[in-house]
Amino acid sequence: MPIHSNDISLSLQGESSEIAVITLTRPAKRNALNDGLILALRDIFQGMPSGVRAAVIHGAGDHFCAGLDLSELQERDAGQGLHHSRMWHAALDCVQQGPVPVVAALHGAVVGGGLELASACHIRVADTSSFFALPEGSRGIFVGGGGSVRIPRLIGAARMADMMFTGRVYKAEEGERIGLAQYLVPEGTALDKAMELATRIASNAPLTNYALMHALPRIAEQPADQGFFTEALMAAIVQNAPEAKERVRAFLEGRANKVKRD
Ligand code: 1HE
Repeated sequence: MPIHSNDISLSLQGESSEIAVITLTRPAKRNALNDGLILALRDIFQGMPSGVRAAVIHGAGDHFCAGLDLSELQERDAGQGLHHSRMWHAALDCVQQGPVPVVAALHGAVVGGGLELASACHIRVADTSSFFALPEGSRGIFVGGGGSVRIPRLIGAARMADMMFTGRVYKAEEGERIGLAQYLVPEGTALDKAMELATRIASNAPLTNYALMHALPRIAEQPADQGFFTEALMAAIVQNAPEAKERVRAFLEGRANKVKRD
């Protein structure tokens, strides 16, 4: 698949090329997200090769991502600003609502639009060098990449408002504690851990992963009565797949792994 930006790359890894590894390759600018990069990210997820079962996204150099490329932040009028933000929404929607679960491997700066990108992923692994911030407040702007929708769902609106009001920076350990990341790992190991998780995710039944990506977030937003009903519909569809029947049979016949304590 042709990628129309030198600032991002895609490589297929894993035993059957089932893991897409997406790398932000603009370390000299701390992987700041220019428009070309955002559009190329969208294109990668829209054109994901069909054998891919999970994706990992990470940043080259010392930082995951410094957010919006501030050098492109020209004098936009209101209409242009609206469309620019909607362009980010469309691209990050392709990450979150795309074909496969995405694991973000985080290190160094995860700030502004970088945190918005990370929050569009399904799992975040932070190494101990990671730090999280929303400097938009001090730059005189607002989040525009879906952050005000996704970040409060991770940490609550009060914590997000504090980050923007005061410039508060969460270090990796605190970030994991409040829910910005689900995994905290030693410095330099986030990508390895993300690959391990992606490999495990890729071995799930695709329909289960689909339900986790597309049904679970919707159910979580529904009133309980509707949520129970949607859950029942999704459960019926997922368990009906031949693969589900075979996996259950394998366990009952002693051919599948048990759940282990560690
Ligand atoms: C950049 C950017 C950028 C670095 N846009 N060029 N984001 C921010 O407000 C974060 C701004 N960046 C920083 O605070 C720091 O750069 C970092 C903490 C991320 C990294 O610090 P450091 O010391 O490793 O790097 P540096 O020396 O600050 O930057 C290296 C180069 O990258 C330098 O360019 P150079 O030509 O002088 O070498 C920087 O100018 C450049 N650079 N970050 C453009 N963000 C959809 S709305 C989203 C809204 C936002 O994301 S707002 C938050 C923007």
